[in-house]
Amino acid sequence: MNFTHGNKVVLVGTGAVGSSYAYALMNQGICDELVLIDLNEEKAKGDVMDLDHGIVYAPSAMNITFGTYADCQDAAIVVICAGAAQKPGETRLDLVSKNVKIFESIVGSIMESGFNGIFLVATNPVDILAYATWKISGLPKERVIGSGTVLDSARFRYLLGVEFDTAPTSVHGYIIGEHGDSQLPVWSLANISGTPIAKKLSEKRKEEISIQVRDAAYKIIESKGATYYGIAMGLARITRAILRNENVVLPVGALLEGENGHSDVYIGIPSVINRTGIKKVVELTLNENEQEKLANSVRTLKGIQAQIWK
Ligand code: 6V0
Repeated sequence: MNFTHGNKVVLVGTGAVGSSYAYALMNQGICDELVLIDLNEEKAKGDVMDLDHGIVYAPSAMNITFGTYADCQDAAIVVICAGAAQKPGETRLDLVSKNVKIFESIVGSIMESGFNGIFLVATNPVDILAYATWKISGLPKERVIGSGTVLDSARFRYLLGVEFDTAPTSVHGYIIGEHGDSQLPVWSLANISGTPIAKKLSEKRKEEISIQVRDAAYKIIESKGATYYGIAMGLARITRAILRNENVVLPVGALLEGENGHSDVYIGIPSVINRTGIKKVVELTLNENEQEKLANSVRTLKGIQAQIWK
């Protein structure tokens, strides 16, 4: 491996998502060193102090500091949660041009530090911003990871767990496609201990669950203004998979290069994650209906890409 070793994580953007992620990292003892960066320096400094006061009760030691982009130079992972958040009634895609501009500046500064690690992107619209990070950074595709449908898949597994009174960890299923309205549940592959779930649910119930997953963010934003704990746990899970070289399959945002017939798009898809980043995108066996829906999701994202990268 010819990239940065060690387990230093730099977090850019310590808002609701970023600070929840930092808290999750600390609670799970995932890394030894965490550096926080935010445009709002006072906020980041306050988070450093607050988190430092929890270290004594954490499972392992962790050095948490306030930093600058120069700190990315020897980071193993830079996680980006910075940017404008989704407002009530606003779709994730509305945010696009605002956040691409912010990313040109952030990713440019990170690369100037000499960073040679792995990017993990959570800012929305995450598929477009992962693609932007890959383009701007010039890093190989396996070292730019979007959070993709990691959260949507967790919502799906949670709901199916409730439906079948089974722990969500024992429910296997994926939401793939855009982290947004055109996403799709892969019903044909959803299972509990290898037993397919799809035939046990009516078409109506499946549709209700799909909608509940798709619209969960809107509901939570209406209730409390933002969603952050779920995505923070998903980001911590991806971070652990990278730093511990787990080779675990997680639904992340990956660049497709021919998988399932699509290319040149970052999209949520199960992928093998290890210390090299995205080791491999898992090629799913989809039924015709799912293939059509995935193609529609790709079209949606490519339509936006075409507007930005003319
Ligand atoms: P927030 O609480 O407003 O935090 C954003 C942070 O970014 C703030 O602290 C800002 O100061 C900081 N920031 C803005 N511009 C810059 C900059 N140029 N450089 C450094 N820092 C900057 O938002 P929140 O934390 O709620 O959400 C962050 C992002 O995550 C948004 O784009 C959300 O839409 C997105 N989410 C993504 C999810 C996913 O599944 N991928 C899930 C939930 C939210």
